[in-house]
Amino acid sequence: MPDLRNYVTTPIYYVNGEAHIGHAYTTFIADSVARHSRLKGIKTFFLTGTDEHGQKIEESAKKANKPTQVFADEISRGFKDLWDEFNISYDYFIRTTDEDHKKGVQKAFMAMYNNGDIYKGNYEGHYCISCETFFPESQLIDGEFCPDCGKPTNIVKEESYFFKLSAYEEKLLNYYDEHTDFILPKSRRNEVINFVKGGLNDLSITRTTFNWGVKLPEELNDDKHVLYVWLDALLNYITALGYGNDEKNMAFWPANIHMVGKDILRFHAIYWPAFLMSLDLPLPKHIGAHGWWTRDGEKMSKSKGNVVLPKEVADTYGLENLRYFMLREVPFGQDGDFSQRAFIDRINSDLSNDLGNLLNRIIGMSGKYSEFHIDSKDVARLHQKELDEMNSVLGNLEKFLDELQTHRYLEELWKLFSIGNKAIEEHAPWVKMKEQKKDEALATVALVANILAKASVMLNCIMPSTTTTISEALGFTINTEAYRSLILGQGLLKPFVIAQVPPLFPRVEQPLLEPAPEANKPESEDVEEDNLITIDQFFQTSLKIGTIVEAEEVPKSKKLLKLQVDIGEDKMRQVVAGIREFYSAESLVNTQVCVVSNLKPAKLMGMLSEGMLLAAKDENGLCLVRPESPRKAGSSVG
Ligand code: ME8
Repeated sequence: MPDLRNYVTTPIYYVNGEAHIGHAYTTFIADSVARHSRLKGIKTFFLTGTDEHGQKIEESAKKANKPTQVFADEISRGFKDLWDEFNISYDYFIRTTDEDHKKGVQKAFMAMYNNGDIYKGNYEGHYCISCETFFPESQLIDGEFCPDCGKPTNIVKEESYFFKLSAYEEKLLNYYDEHTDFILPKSRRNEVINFVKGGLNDLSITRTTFNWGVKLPEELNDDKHVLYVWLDALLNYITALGYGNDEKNMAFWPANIHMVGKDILRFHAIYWPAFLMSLDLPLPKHIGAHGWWTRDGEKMSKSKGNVVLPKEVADTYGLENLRYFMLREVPFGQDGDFSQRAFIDRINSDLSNDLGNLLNRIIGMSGKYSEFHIDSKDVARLHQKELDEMNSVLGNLEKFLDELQTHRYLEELWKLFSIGNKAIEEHAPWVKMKEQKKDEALATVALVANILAKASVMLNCIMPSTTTTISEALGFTINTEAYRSLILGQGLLKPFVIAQVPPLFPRVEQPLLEPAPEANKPESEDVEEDNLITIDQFFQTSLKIGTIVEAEEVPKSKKLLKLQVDIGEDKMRQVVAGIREFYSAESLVNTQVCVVSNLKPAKLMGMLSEGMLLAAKDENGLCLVRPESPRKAGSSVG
C-alpha cells in the first residue's frame, strides 16, 4: 500500500485583530478535511498559525501603544487559544516571528537569489498597506484606491529586490492547463488564468520603509531591507515542515490543499507556485478558495460593530452546531450570509428533527421492545433495499469532500436519515410488535442504528464531539478501523446495548444573540437574498444624462481623458475617465453619456474628477453606455 500523506493548511492569520467568523470558517473546513483524512488512515499534517510581519502589524501595534512583538504575541495567542478551545486538530501552529521560520525564509531567499530569480532594482508604485501589495495604476479604482479593499493607496518609491515573476508566466499557464483541478472551485480558474495572461510584472519582494520583517540573508550584507510580508508568509507552508532547518516533515510536501479565502487566491495560485518553481519544489495539489461571509447581508466591519465573533456564537449556539451550519449553508466558493434565522432553521430542522429525533426514536423503541439490546442479525435479510440505498449514498459521498463541497457532502449524508425515517414509517415496528413479529420490529430498529452509526463515522469530521457521543451510545468507537469496516467494508454493527443520551440538539425557539446594529431592516423576503438591493438603495445613486462639451487627453497618461460634461447644472462637471484606449478625445465631443453624479469627487493624477461614466467592458473592449436617442442634459436615469 502506498505511503499516503496529506498536508492541509489554513492561511496564517494577520495578528492585527481578533478572529472572526470568516477565520473560523476557513479553519473549520481545513479541520474537517484533515480529520476525515486521518480517519481514513492517511498520515495527515494540518497547519495553521499567524502572519506577524509587515507594516500593517507595525502600525496596529503603534495604535495599541505596545511593542510590536508584544502586540503580535498577544493576538497570536488569542488565535491559538481560540483554536484550542474549538478543538481544532492542527498538528503545528506556526508564527512567522519564530526563529526557525525566519531562518527557513532566508534560506529560500538565497536559493532563489542563487539561481538568478532575484535581482536588485528600484520600485515606484502605488502601495496598499492594508493588503500589503503594490498595484499598477491601471488596476486602481479612480486612479487612487486599492482594487481589493477600496482603501487609498500611497505612492512608494524605494530600492527593492525583485523576484522575476515575469519569467514564470508561461510555466504557470501550462501548469493551470495541465492541472485543471489546481484551483477549486474550478469556476475560479479563469480569473487566475486571465490575470496571468494579462502579463506578470516582476514582484518587489523587499521593503526599506519599515523594519518589522525578516531581514535579508546575511550573505547579502544589505541590512536596509526586510522581506516582503507575502513572501515571508507564503513560505510558512514549507518552513512549518522544517524547510531550511531539520526538514523533518518535508515528506509531507507538496500540500494537498491550501485552504484560503477568495481574497488571497492570487497570492496562492500565482506567486506561491512561481516561488516554488524557483525553489525547484513540487506545487501544491489544490488551492481551495472559499467565498466571503457577511452578516445579515452586510459586510462585517469593526466600525459598523457587526462583526460576528465565533466564540460568542459557539458559546451561545454550540460549537458543533456552528460548524455544521457554516459548512452546510454555503456552496464552497460562494459568499455566505450569517443570519440567526438561517442558523436556527438548520439547528431545528436538520439537527434536531432529522438527526436527533432518529436517535431518540431508536433509543425509545429498543428500550420498549428489547431492553435496549440491538442486533443486526436480521437487517440484511429484511432490509436489503435500504442497505443498498444507504451504500449507494455512502459510495458517492467522499468525492464531495475531495472537492471541498461540504454543503453537498452534508446534503447527501442527510439522505441517510431520510432512508432511516422512511423505513420506520413503512415498517412501523410498533405494529410489528403488536402482530408478534418482534424479529421484524427489531430488524428495523437495528437498521436505523446502523444508519446512524455509518452517518456518524462520516459526520465525525464535521461534528467530532457530537458524533463521538452518538457512537458511544451505539457501542462503537469512531476510528480508522470503524471507517474501514462500516464504510469501506459495508459491515454492520455487532450486537450492543444502546445507551440513553440526553437530547443532543435542543430546539432553539428564538434568536439568542443581540441583532447586528444595522439589522433593523424590514423582514421582507428579498432582504434575505444575496446581493439584492432595495429600490431605495438603488436610488441613492444619482444617474444623469450628460453631454460632453469638451474632451482632452491627459498628458503622460495612456488611459485618461479629461472631460467637461454638462449635466444640467450651472457649472460643467469635470470627469477624468480611463477610456483613452477606446475613444479619441475628438470623437466624444457633443456625444451623450450616463454619469454617476453623486460620487464623492476624487483626484486622478492630480486632477479633480466629479463623476463617473457608465461603460461596459468585455474581451472586445469598452463602450460607453449612452441614451438610445438624445435626451436633455441632466435627465435622470433609472
Ligand atoms: O490574508 N469571510 O490574513 P487575514 C470569509 N495573512 N473568510 C474570511 C473573512 C470573511 N468575511 N475574513 C477573513 C491574510 N477570512 C494573510 C494570509 S497566508 C500565507 C497569509 C478568512 O488575517 C479567509 O480565509 O486577513 C481569508 O483568506 C483569511 O481569513 C485572511 O486572513
